[in-house]
Amino acid sequence: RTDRAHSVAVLGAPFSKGQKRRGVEHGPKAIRDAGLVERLSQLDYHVHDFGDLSFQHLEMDGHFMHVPFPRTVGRASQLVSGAVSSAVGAGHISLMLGGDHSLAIGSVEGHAQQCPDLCLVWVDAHADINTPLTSPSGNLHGQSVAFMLKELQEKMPDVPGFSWMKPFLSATDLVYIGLRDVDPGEHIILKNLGIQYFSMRDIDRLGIHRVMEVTLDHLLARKQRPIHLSFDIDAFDPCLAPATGTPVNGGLTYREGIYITEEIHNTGLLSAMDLVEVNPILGTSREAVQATAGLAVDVIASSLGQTREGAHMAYREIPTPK
Ligand code: EXY
Ligand code: MN
Ligand code: MN
Ligand code: MN
Repeated sequence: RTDRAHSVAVLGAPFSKGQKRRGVEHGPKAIRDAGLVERLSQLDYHVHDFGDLSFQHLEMDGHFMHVPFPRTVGRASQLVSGAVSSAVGAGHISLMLGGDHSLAIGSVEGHAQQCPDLCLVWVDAHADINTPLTSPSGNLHGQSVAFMLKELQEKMPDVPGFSWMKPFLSATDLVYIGLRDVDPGEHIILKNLGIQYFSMRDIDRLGIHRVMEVTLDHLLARKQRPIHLSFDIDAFDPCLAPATGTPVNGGLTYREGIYITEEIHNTGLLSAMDLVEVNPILGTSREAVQATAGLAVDVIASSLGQTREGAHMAYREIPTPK
């Protein structure tokens, strides 16, 4: 696509089998109830809400090693992939609302079907790059990126449910922001594949402005290309986003999170986005849930052009006294 999409396709993905806690399947409703569609229509976009995808529950889905629900997650990923591919193919910016982060496998894969040269910005407390053999929990939401990377192919077993796809992303096409809970196997993978990442420590050292400069330079300096933003709400500090399954202290401030998304928007290259891991039943109060879902809406609106310095209006639109 050469011209910038001016419409957004909202795809709800009420899915939770990439991890073991109940409730994250209610994320899309919580984010919509926080006023998503109204906020997006205030921006310069047509909003096409395609509603929620319906995921099948597979009866026969035994563990693969210690990985639960492999076929269910594989099938869900395939469904998401088709939906995202159609949305991007029809000229929309795809906005996938999770659900747990295993959904990004299908979302990024479907986006890549339309835009094979895409790059990926992964904002998360976690690297989600375990293989089934390094994963301490077995949970697939901690393994999404491992399914995507070409360079990890030899370390990946054949997981039932995933034969429909093959790795499609190069390690140089990915940047992480916000990491602070990385497993030993994941750390070795990041280092060995030379993946560019900015942990919370790096943000402390460099500041978010420099982090975004290096991120966009790393991904876009050679050529302009579509961006996939996969945003896990647990990247934020748990005091801002308490209603999530795997909170980790010491996360992004509100201003750091919004700065990241403003910079992504300013590239003009955002082509698909995921907002995942909002779990409304894990909030300790209604306020905690509303804060988390409201933050998700702020992140999405900012990614799509809401600015802190005010909306653009033509000078001639300012009323003249009679
Ligand atoms: N690294 C841990 C694991 O693989 O089990 C925790 C992963 C949590 C994943 C969250 C959604 O980003
Ligand atoms: Mn339209
Ligand atoms: Mn994640
Ligand atoms: Mn996470």
